[in-house]
Amino acid sequence: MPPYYITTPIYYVNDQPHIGHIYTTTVADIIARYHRMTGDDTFFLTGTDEHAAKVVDAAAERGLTAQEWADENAAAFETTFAKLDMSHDDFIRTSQDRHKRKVEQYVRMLIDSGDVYLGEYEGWYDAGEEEYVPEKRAAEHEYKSPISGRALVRRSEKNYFFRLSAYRNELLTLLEQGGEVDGCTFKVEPQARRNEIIARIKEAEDVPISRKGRTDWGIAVPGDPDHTIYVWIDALFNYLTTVDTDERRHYWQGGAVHLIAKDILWFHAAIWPAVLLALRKCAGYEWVNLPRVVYAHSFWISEGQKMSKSLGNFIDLEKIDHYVETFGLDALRYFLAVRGPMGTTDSDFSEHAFIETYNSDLANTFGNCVSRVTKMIGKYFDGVLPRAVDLPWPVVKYKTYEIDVPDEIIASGQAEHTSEGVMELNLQRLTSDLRETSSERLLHLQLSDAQESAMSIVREVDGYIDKTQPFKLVKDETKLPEVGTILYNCIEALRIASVLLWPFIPNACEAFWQRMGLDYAAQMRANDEHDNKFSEWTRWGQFKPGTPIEKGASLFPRYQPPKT
Ligand code: ME8
Repeated sequence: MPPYYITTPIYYVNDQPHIGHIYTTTVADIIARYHRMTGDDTFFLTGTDEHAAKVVDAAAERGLTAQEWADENAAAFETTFAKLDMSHDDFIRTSQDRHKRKVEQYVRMLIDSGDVYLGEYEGWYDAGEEEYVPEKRAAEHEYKSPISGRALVRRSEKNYFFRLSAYRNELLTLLEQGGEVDGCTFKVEPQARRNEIIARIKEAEDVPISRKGRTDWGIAVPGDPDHTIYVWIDALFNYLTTVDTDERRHYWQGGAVHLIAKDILWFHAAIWPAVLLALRKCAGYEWVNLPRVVYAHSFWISEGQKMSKSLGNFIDLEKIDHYVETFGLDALRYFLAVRGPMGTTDSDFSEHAFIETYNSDLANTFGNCVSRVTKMIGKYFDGVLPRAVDLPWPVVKYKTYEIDVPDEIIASGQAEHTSEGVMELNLQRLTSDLRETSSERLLHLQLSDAQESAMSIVREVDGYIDKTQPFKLVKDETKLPEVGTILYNCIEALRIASVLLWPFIPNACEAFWQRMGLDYAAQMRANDEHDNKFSEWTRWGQFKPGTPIEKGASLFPRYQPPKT
């Protein structure tokens, strides 16, 4: 049971949760659920980033203390994630003592080792983002904030600096050559983001990690309370502070998977690994490893435009509630996973796309196929799962996949060459191939492709029914064993598809399992031994003939938009 540690960014408490936060957390949740099912000892972390100076201002405007304001908004994130059934193992808040104490300790260690030093900094400051913008980037953006477009201010101050320049070459070697350097592997994905970060690291200078000024909000530089640790460094440390305990340290050693969006790539793919390399040199922290992957996805836009409060097209909590109430939580998760901006292209969150995805995949494919098969078992076999017998496989003209059909399958007559390629109708073999592809893709964070392979099993079942026509065969009583075999194969393929789809649409899959008399949900909860349930459950032939099969209501009723 190797450890698997996955994180989301910790979100600013100044904003209410919106679709962007929910997206990254859902992606992490899907991947965490998959790893738990495969038996990996999984730890999934999310939380809130609280020490930004703007929290103090926003609180003051409301007559609250910063802590009160942060408490209120952190609670909004926690409640939202609970409502959306996120399976995180911890929720870290940077205002918690467990975090602050460790950050002080790390910064002290880095001051002692010489990687953090006091210097003078002059540069272009982006007040909204609380960060300095390097000269070249500032010039490119006409000395306006690359994020908000507001004018940058020239500022000079005495700061503590992190010696990023000392780690430039090591980072470049790791990123350009890949593989292992001094026990650390480290990847930035997708490829285009890796190239972008390599170019930026080549010009990397030392970075200020404190701002001058005593504050009650934030963490003071140890030994120098006139400086406050810059909110960015404070926040990045959350990934380590949460697991730097005797019980959890092993998660870190497996190499964290940091999921983020492209807006915060620089901090995660340059500064953070360099800080970790620096910590590794400190006594007692030699175990600190680099993340195994920093994955920076792209952005959701809304109805074709950048989301903005002024345009009123923000997918906020109210809209999210509406989608969940109308279509169900699984539908939201599914849409985010299938149409989301993993990769380097932004995705459009539109109602039209949502309904289209829901109807075509969930209602017409998964929901419909489950109804179709269980209905036939109900009608022809009194709701009791029939037995599969050995049958000569019918050879039919059938849809192809990009998979090799082994010679023996063709020789056995279960497939044949046609003008459209190799056609086959061996549901067992197709299911097992698609299962391999789906899990391989999920391991590589290719969510929508993984789901597509899983959903292809369901499409295969539909195609298999269309071609074998059990509803016609059943009219001839001597064909009943054949009909039973066809339906057994269908339900078995659907069972395996449901295991693959569970991380995406857990509620529907659990409802399906319940109707089929399968106690997978309970087994998963009780899996303290971290057994690989996934490989056990995705093996063909587990359904016991004689099992009562319940039909039940449609898992995903087709959505008809109200007429206006
Ligand atoms: O940056 N599309 O917090 P934040 C997709 N506190 N994802 C989006 C998105 C969109 N339109 N908008 C936001 C911070 N996100 C820091 C992070 S981590 C040590 C500190 C998601 O509240 C995405 O994951 O601004 C992005 O990286 C994150 O929210 C930014 O959240």
